Amino acid sequence: MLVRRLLGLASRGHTKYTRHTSGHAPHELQLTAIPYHYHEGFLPETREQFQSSFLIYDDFISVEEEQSLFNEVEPHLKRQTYEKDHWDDAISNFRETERKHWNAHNLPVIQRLQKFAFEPHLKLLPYVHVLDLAPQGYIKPHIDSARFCGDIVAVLSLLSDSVARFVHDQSKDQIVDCLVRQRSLYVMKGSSRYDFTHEILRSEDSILKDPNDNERKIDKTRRISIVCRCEPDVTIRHKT
Ligand SMILES: O=C(O)CCC(=O)C(=O)O
Repeated sequence: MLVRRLLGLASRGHTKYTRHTSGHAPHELQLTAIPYHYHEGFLPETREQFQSSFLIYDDFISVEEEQSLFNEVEPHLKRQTYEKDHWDDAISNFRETERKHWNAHNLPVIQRLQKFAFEPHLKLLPYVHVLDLAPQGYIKPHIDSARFCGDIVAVLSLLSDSVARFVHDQSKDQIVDCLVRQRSLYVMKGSSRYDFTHEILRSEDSILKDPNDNERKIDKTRRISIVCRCEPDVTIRHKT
């Protein structure tokens, strides 16, 4: 139900790729390797647009912060069994919950994330969405509905690395795969948010190519994502 409401599930280089190591607010951002693989067919002129709209910050949280977030959400998640196939076929093998209030350890982390990722004029949705993918779980391609979710989606990844795939909605041969590391934060806005579908690949498909075409297998295990969203802009006409 949550997934349906929050995602809406309507549809069927160089950017600021940064790394910071402290697990604290990334005031000092360092550039690191860009874990993107652009498939053949991705137009060079679209790259800049994509990369400035999809930002990943490795080690946004520390190991201790990850553990503490896990400890808070796990009791709520483990009461449920994994749903194999969602009725609208958006996600496979998942369970979910949402949180409005966080404990005293985790609240500063969530607030740090929100302050970092969202411009001050945006109104945050009060509930943070917590999505738990089983080891064999994956998220199918979709664009979050503009009816239920505003311009920015910010996602913390716990427990596992994964590969996010983006496919241009109007030009399906424009595909880019991105490594989403455990404890990273990604911020999706602008073109990556509206022009591309996004998905989290199943473990067996999680293969990233480097610029020399060497393949690297990413073992996606159980993964929990903590997804913060802002309110939709009611003044725009919705496609989804
Ligand atoms: O867990 C993720 O990284 C993605 C979640 C998602 O697809 C979404 O919030 O629209």
